Amino acid sequence: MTRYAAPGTEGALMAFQPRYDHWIGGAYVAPADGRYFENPSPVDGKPFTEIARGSAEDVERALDAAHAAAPAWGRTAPAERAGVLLRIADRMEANLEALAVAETWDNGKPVRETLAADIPLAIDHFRYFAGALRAQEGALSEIDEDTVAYHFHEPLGVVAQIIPWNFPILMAVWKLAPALAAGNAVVLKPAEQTPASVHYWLSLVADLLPPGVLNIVNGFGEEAGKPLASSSRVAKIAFTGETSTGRLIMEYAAANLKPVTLELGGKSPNIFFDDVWAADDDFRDKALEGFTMFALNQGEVCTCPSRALVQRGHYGEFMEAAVARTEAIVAGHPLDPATMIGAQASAEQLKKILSYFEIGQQEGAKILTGGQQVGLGGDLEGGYYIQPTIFEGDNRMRIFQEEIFGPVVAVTSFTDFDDAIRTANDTLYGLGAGVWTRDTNTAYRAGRAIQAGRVWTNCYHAYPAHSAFGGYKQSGIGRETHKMMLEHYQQTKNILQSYSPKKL
Ligand code: TXE
Repeated sequence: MTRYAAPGTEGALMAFQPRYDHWIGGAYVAPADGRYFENPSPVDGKPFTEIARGSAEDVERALDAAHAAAPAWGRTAPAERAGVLLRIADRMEANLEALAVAETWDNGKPVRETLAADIPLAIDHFRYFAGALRAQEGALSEIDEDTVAYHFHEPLGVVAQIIPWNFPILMAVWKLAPALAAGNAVVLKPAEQTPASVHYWLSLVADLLPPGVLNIVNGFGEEAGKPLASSSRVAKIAFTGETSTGRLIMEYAAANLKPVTLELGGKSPNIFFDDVWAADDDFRDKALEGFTMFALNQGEVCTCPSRALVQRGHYGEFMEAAVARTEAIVAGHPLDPATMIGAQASAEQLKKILSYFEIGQQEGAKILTGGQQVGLGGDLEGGYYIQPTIFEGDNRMRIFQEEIFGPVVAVTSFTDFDDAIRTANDTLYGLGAGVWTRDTNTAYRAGRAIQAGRVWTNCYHAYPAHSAFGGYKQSGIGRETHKMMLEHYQQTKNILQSYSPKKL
């Protein structure tokens, strides 16, 4: 068993198991066909645990367990389910550092992020949905003096959840918290690139959930994800991942007429109006920090501000400062708390990003900084590191239109408000956007005009619970991180009751 601690600290914080099977019905179960795959850490490129390779048969077993558990779980009182969610949050809080290290090791992101963002946000998410459930009310309609329509929220039953690798624990929690709160049993498939941290999380909280309420089938998209999303035994599918995979999920779901919520790709514009440069130093500094958010989480965020639109009046000065600020981003060991940019999550992702460096240059875009893979040497030699990269070009280029999912921003300038909005909306996607200005009127009008589900104004990359998150256009369907997600995991029962003494 390998143990992990941050460099320079004494003693191990957490340990992964050498092997993770599927978690089905409250116990680990070996894969039906006996196959496993190796899980490397992006930190050093070396395998550190092996994972059961799920198949349709494993999915069926998990669905059996979920169906056995769903009726009793769905009948528990809201206070009881909320209590379970609160206890999960407490357990996570008590193990925050260990969870942060596990997430960093499995995904490659810096521990300063997992400590300050991923895990605290996940904890708060459970608490938020515990509260949202307690506060949820049904509705009563007076049809006439003697007739009443009652509306109850009922769980869907058994739901499928398929998650990506960029925020493995947080993405699991975004989906699990509302689904469990609503009284559903779940079969969850983690991403094949990052299954281990989710299992480490499970090891801390498994005893808090009745067996079968949460089941985890590991494995690859076609082999495990497809049978799960295609099953007529799931009442809903929640998915986060690539837009093209989202289309497949909808096709699978359509065959059984199942509802889906999808959180897909993005190409989010970050708009800097001229007055940012004229503003006081603090605001200007905050805006420059907002610019560098394209490198946060190594750019592996669906809302990565991967297009920056900078107004012409101060373009030169702004970009000079933005390049300097980007070059100050500290690369290093992801477990070192000083590190600001860690490793890309997988070798495939690294390859994809490097290919866009070529594509951008072939299209005539200019690299203002970055553009290289980074060799950190020593123990980290095999890891997947890349420089934060700024391209200057034109919004028609592929690097402005296609999701790269790396620490890469494509920058262009704009003349006026209308030009900014036109360019911002010239994309297939509509997930996030940033607007930077001191003029609240401009900020409001831009916020309303941009076709995106989330517009950050004078901030970026904040994901608090109780603020709806989801996509316009081809960025998805549904809104997470808000109580409205509870209803995506519920169905409405209407009882239309007559109290009239009269005959029909
Ligand atoms: O995504 P996939 P990948 C984007 C990002 C990235 C690209 C490819 O641009 O470079 O997608 O990443 C499961 N049936 N995003 O290939 O394939 C898969 O096993 C059922 C944006 O990893 O969409 C994993 O669990 N499931 C994004 C999950 O889907 C299938 C986050 C995501 O994998 C499946 C991640 C299938 N046929 C990548 N095929 C975001 N919006 O945040 C795959 N899966």
